[in-house]
Amino acid sequence: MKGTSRRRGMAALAGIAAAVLGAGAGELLAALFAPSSSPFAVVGGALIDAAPTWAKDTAIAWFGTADKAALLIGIAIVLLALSAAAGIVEVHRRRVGVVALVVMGTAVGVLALTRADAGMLAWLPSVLAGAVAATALRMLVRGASFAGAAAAVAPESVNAPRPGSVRVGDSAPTPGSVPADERAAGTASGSPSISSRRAFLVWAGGTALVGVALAAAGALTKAGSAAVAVARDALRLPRAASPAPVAPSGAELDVAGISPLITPNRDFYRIDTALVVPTVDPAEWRLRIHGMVDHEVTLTWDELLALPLVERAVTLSCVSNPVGGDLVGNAVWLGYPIRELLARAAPHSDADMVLSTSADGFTAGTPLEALTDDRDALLAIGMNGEPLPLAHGFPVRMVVPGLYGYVSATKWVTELEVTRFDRSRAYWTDRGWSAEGPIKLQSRIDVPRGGGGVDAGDAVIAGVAWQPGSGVSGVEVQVDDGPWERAELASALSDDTWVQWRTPWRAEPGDHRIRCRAIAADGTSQTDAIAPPAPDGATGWHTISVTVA
Ligand SMILES: Nc1nc2c(c(=O)[nH]1)N[C@H]1C(S)=C(S)[C@@H](COP(=O)(O)O)O[C@H]1N2
Ligand SMILES: [Mo]
Repeated sequence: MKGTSRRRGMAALAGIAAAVLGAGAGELLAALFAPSSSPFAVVGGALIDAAPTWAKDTAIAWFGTADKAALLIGIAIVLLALSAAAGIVEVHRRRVGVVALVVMGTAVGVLALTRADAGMLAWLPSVLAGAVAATALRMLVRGASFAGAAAAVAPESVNAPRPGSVRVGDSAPTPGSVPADERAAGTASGSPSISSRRAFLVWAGGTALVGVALAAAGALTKAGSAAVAVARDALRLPRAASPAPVAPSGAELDVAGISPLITPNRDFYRIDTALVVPTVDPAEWRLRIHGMVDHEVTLTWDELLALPLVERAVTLSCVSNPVGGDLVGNAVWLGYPIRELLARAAPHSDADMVLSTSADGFTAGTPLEALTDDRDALLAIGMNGEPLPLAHGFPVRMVVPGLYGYVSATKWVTELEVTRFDRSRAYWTDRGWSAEGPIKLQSRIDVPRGGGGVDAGDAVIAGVAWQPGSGVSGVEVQVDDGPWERAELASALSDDTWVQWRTPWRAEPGDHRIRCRAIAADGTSQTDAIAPPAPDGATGWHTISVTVA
């Protein structure tokens, strides 16, 4: 029967369109967060691993170097066939096709977790793909007003008349209602009416197109970051003309669980507004210094590398770091003093701010003074002996000792505009954060962990304290309502870095409250006044509770 085969074709199309949308969503999510968890890569990788040698040999014999492309195309064909079947089943047995798609996504998600390079969230892109496909299938089938299992009344999304459009076979449509003739056609002949069929094709086609667009966006993202990652891997950083100070003996305390003096790159907190990590090719990178200057300056990557670079250990903190939080880290940065570049540009005497812009449009407003005084604000290219990691600003970022990141540490920086605070606003100052952001004196207890248990007897309380720019002269610790005791302070790497501290503690059974406060270089004590991060940084004493057993 003609109506039946047509209905079946539409159902298959609904399944295919839904699967393309789901797959596209899964591929994009994977490309953004974990390329190896791409549903296609997972299935393809598993098949390659599971295939017997003869199958691999045959594939190579048949397809040569296109064997991987052939495999992916094969997977796509199987996927489309399965989802076409899911579409047909869905029309006859409501929910069964939808559930099949969810099961397919979940199965690939489970498979993703078994892959060697799987992260904890490796299942997510596949499960999302299944869920999106299932939702899309449900909506398409419902919208098409198939007879039988599907609802006879179509939802507005597909059949509601749009202003100014007159539908075939539809004399006087009322918004949101399905014309009687159409409903009759749907139920009587068992095949959707012409107008809804046309709308269905538009919806199904649109759904598939969106899926293709998502997948294409994912592919572009991956290709861009792969190329820049290759460029980064090939880099050899120049030696620093002025190396970082060697850590004095006693800068690193021997306490299990304390923050290391230098935060490894992989553990360094990451904060930015970039959904996709910007990919900037060093060969194409330029820094333009302009605005209120006598001379515009443009700097290329090769020119920057040829300058005498300095290495400085600097603790960077996010203004959003709550008291006791971990949005703070200490790294050795390799770069060129921004002071020297600004000197070339010769800022006007009435300028007081530098608005830095990143490749992705983020901006920070830094006091000109902080970039020209002797604190070694850096245009950095290296982090702990490596080129900057992509997520930390490759190829070039700013690092300014003493200032929160949002007013100073522009990653992927491409532009410095010399201007005035009363003329320019930056990304976060536009959103209510303070225009100036000096890092506040802070200290944190790393050991013992708050909320945890401690064995009775000899224990240690330890952590870090910082006020980059001026340094820390001491830390005091209080247990319960006891006296504030001076902790042992490790040697400082520099005034721009955090300092470790510790104090012995005779832990008696029971619940205890421990708190700490730092003492600034000038002797003032860290305030106990509690302030939230907004608008210019949190204050208060880090306080933890522990139970001694
Ligand atoms: N391009 C760009 N640079 C940026 C940001 C951003 O959103 N975009 N965030 C800033 C903020 S708020 C902080 S705290 C630091 C964090 O640097 P990190 O991610 O290397 O730790 O980067 C700063 N530089
Ligand atoms: Mo930040």
